[in-house]
Amino acid sequence: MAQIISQTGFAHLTDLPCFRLQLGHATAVISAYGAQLLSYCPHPQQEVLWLSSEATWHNHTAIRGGVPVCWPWFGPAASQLNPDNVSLPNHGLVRNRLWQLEAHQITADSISLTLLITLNDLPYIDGSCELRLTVTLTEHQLTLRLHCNQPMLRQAALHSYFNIGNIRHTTVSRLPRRYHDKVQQTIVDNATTELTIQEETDRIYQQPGAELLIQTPGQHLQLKQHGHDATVVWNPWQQKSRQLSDVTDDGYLHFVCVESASLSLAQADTLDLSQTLSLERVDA
Ligand code: TA6
Repeated sequence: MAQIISQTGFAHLTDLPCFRLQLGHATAVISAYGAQLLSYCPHPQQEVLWLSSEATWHNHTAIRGGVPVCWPWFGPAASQLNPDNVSLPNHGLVRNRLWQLEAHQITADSISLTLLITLNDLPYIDGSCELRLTVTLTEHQLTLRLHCNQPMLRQAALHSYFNIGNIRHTTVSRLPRRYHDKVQQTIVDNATTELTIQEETDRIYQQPGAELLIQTPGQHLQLKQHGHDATVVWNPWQQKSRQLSDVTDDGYLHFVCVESASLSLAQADTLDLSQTLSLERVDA
């Protein structure tokens, strides 16, 4: 069975406008608010993404979990993108706005859906700009593609929160050795290409490869990325988790963010950033 259903509500977010994609055993749910993928299950009950039980979307709040779309800046807006130095939200302007359904397609072996947002209030650009997010579900993988044809100065990220059971038993591998440690404010040359998180972690890896692996006992998630110039790995750990009103005190144990990003502000450019997820079960 292959279908796309428009539905109101997902999990505890009972009034959220969403689309549910189903292809055979695989399902995905994407919110029109933020064009945020909230769920990807290659098989029933096998949730790849983490969504905070405390997430909310009212009062212009960005939803904590799934795959938030960060655009046209990542983190706080850089001065080139905020010439008047006004107060702007973290991670851009599209996480907390409604997107429109632009197109959908069902073929024998895939379903895809494109959401569109048009902005005419970018603080550093005159006129309007269109950004699209296409989600494509096949039986064995899901691809998110964030694209914009207009060359412009911008950053972007697919800020994926992965459901990992227990952070202490999770490894992210195939990372570059060098990274910018945002917690310690230093550049680090690591001895390994593997990371097991044991403390607050906020790292920017420049020029990572096209394929990463997130391993937990019993399963391997392959993450392929394209159009990126950085990968960000984030976990707030205990103390920061407690400071986040939309994460429970032990919430940090259950997710890791591994984000495909395009962060360079060296020149105006179009955008074609994607992340493809495929889950492999591993015999214990
Ligand atoms: O991607 C990591 C990061 O930039 C962290 O520095 C952390 O603040 C996180 O994103 C979450 O940001 P948010 O605005 O969603 O609270």
